Amino acid sequence: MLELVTFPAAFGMRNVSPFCLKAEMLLTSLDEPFTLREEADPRKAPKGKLPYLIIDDECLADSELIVEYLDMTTQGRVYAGLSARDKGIGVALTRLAEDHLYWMMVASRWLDDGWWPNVVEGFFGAVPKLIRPVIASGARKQVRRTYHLHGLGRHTAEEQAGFAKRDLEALNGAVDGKTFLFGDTPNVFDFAISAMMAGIYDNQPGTWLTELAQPHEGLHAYTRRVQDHVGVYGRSPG
Ligand SMILES: N[C@@H](CCC(=O)N[C@@H](CS)C(=O)NCC(=O)O)C(=O)O
Repeated sequence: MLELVTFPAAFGMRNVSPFCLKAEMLLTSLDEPFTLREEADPRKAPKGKLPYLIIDDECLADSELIVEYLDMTTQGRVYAGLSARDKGIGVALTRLAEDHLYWMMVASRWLDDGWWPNVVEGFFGAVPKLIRPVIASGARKQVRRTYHLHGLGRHTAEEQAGFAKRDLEALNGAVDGKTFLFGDTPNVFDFAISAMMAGIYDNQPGTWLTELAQPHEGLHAYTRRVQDHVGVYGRSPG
């Protein structure tokens, strides 16, 4: 039996991490029996990030490596029916979502002073009250440093919003008017995009990035459609 290790719920999200949600969607769509295990502290993960998949006694960290593993163990079902061009577009859009837009989602939660109390409550609520502010601001410092090293963190808020707008326009343009990216069944690339967008549209309260994403109705409808199809939702029920 496979075990997928993900974060506990936070910010109105049952599955708060886009990478964890993508892996959960894929496992479900492939009908692979698996259970979910929650881990609040990513430092305990093999590579310091979630998700990871426990396969018997082995741990496989990173959602993309999990995707590749599942493609191998299902004899190619993950990418079945996709042309080289489909895969090219799928990988490029996934990189846009996961390696660029994602960092602005992180910044919109962690680095906005107005939103910060939600992070303290949502991610550090289980830490004893006395040491919570110190632990939380240590982690925030680390996020700020990483955002700076990525490069996005060197830009003004207005410039960051510009980068985010162009990413959102690109994603909206790629999916608007289509049921799914390639045909009438969603695949791993749809899961990557919709998992990212679910976190942006549905986190509570909304962030500055939620506000920028709202006008893209095609992208919003697509995000809901992919989740409906697979029956796995980022947001908490109710
Ligand atoms: N490339 C990794 C990225 C995973 C990732 O960034 N996970 C975040 C949560 S969304 C994490 O665990 N962050 C904890 C940290 O960086 O300390 C994947 O695809 O699994």
